[in-house]
Amino acid sequence: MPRNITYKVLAAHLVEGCMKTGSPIGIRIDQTLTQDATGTMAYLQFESIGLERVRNELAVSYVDHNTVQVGFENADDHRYLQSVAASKGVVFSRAGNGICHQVHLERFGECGKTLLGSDSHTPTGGGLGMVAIGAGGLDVALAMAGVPFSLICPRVVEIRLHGRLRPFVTAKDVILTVLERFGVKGNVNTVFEYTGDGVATLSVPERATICNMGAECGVTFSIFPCDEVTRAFLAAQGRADAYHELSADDGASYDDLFEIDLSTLEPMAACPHSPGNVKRVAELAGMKVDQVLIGSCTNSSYADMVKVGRILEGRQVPPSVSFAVAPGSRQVLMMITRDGTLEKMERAGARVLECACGFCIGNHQSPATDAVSLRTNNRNFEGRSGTKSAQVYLVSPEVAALSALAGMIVDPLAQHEVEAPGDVAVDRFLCDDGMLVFPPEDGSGVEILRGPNIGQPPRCKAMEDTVRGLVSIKVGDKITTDHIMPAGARLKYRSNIPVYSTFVFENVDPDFHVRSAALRDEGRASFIVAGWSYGQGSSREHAAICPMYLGVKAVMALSIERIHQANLCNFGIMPLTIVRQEDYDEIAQGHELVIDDAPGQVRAALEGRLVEVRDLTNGRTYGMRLDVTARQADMLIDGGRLNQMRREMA
Ligand code: MIC
Ligand code: SF4
Repeated sequence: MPRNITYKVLAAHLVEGCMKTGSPIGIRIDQTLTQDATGTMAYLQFESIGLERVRNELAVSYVDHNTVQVGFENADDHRYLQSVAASKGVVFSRAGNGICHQVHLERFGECGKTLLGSDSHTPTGGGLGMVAIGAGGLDVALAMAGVPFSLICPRVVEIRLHGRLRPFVTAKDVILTVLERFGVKGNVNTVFEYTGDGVATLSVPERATICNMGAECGVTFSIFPCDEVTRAFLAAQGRADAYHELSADDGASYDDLFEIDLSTLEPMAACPHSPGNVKRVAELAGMKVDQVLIGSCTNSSYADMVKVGRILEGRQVPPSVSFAVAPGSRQVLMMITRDGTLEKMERAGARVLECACGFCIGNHQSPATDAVSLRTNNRNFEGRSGTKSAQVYLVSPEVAALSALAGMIVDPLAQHEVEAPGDVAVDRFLCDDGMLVFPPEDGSGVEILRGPNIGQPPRCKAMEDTVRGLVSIKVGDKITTDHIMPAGARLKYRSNIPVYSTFVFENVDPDFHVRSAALRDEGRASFIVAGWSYGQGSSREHAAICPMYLGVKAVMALSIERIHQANLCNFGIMPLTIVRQEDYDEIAQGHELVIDDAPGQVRAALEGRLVEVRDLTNGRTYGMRLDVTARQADMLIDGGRLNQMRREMA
C-alpha cells in the first residue's frame, strides 16, 4: 500500500502496536534532546532509573533557557547538567552555543530519524524530515533508557503547497495561515505533512519555521520530505551523511487536505493573546510599536538574520522603539559577524542579545506597561513576556525589521521605500563545534555535582480507593502551561519543586497553592476544573509535577492537550474529560467531589465506561471520560510512571 512519509518513518521505528490510526503504538527513539529548564528534572529522573549510560543513539543536553543567571540557582543547574552529561554519555551544548532546536537542526538532525525532546518545539526537526516530538522530561528520560515512546497512531493532514512565496512573504506567514485554518485546539493526535511543488521552493530553515509553530496547533509533529534542498543544506553543514531521500509514495492517502497557493499569501500576524488569533498585517498597519524583538527558535536562522540586516542597512531605528536581536546559535552569530550583518544591525541601533531563548520565555526584555511588542517568536500568551498588560504580536523578521524602523506596524507590500531582502544562499556554513562537550567513553569516574537548589523529584502516592476533596480552582478555555506554571522570573526554581509549587497559577489565582496545600495537609484531594484545550503550549512537566506536589488528584476539563495529558498520567493525576457542557457549567470552585472505587473505575474506563464523579455539594453525579491507554491506567493506579517502573522492575 502506498505510504505517506509520516507512516513510513513511524513504521520503520514501530516496536509496539500496529499502524492503525487512533490506536496506541510504541516507537523506538533514535535521538533525544533536553534543554536546561526541563533537563534537570529529566536527568534526575534518568538517574533514578539506575542506568550507567544512555541507551539511545544520540542524546544532547542544551543550555539555552536559563542563561540569565540571577542568583546561583541556574549556574548550579548548568553544573549539574554538564557533570551528569559526562557521566551518562550525553553530548553537552554549553550556554552560548544556541537555542536547542536551531543547533540541533544545524549539527545533529538526520533525515528519517526519530527525535524526542523535552520541549514542545522539538518538531522543528520536521524541517529535515524527522519525526520529531515534544514530550515531558520523564518521557525523554525513559527514551534515553531505551524505553519505546508511546503515542496514538496519528491522523495525517496533507498540507499541499503550490507555487512560490512573493517577496516579503515568508515561512512565518505560511504557518500563520495554517494556524488561521486549524486554530490552537482540536488537533490532538494529528500530524501535518507538507507536500506539493511549493515544497521545493522552501529552504530547510523555512521548513523548520513552519514545523516549529505546528506546535501551536497542538499537532504531534509536522514533517517535510527530504529532497535536493535538504541534501544541499546538510552538505553545507558538512554533514552529507545525514541525508537520506524521503518522499511519500505516489497515491499515498491522507485523512484531510489543506491546499495553500504560496503566491497568494500575505504577511500575517498573531495578535494578543494567542498564536491562533491571526490577522493580516495590512489590517494592523500604522499601529505604534514600543518594542521589536527578533529571534527565538522560530526565526533566528542565518538567513533570517541576513534578511533583517539587509532591511536595516543604512537606516536607524527611532528612539521610541526598543529594538533587539538574538541570533539563534553561535554558528549564526559567527557568520553574521563575518559577513557584516551584525554591523548593519548595530548601526541601526539594535541591542544584540545572547544566542538563547531569552525574551521568548520572558527571561528578560519585558515590555513597558501597556506596551505594544512585536516579536518573531511563536507564543504570545498573556503575561508570558513578563508584563501582563503588554500586547504582543507575532510576525516575520521582515515585518519586525520594517516596523522597528518606522516605529509602527508596516505592511511590507504597501511600502516602496525598502526593497525585499531576496534569497540567502549558503554553500558552506561555518561549522565550529567548540561549545559542544562530548562525553568520555567511560563516565563512571565522573562526579555528579549538585548544588543546594537541586532537589529530588517528589514521589507520588498510589491511587487511594476513594478520592475525595474540593474543586480548588475553576478556569476557562485555553489555559496554557504558562498559566499553570509561569516561567520567566520563576524559571530558576525548576529544580526545586517545593518552592516552584508556590507559583502554580500565580497569575490566575495566587492563593491556589495555599488552598491546595492546606487540603493536602488535611488528607484531602484538590481538583482542577477547566474548559477547552487545557494545558496547551509548553511541554513543561512541572505543570503536572507541582500540582501533584500540592495534592491535585484530577483535572476535569472539556478537553486536554496531548503533551499535558501524558504529563498528568506520568505524575498520577487523572485527566478526566467533562462530557457535557452543562456539567462544566454546574461544577464550581469549592464543590466537594468524590470518586468512589477510583482504581476500579480507572480500569473500567478502558472498556469505555464513564468515570462517575459525585458532587456532594449539589447532589449530582457527573459521568466523565478517561481517555487513557492501558499503560496509563496502570500508572495512574500506581501513582505515576516512576512507581509503575519500579513495580515492573521489582
Ligand atoms: C516554551 O517555549 O514554552 C518552552 C519554555 O520552551 C517550553 C519548555 C519549558 O517550559 O521549559 C516548551 O516549549 O516546551
Ligand atoms: Fe526557547 Fe522560545 Fe523556542 Fe521555547 S519557544 S525553545 S523558550 S526560543
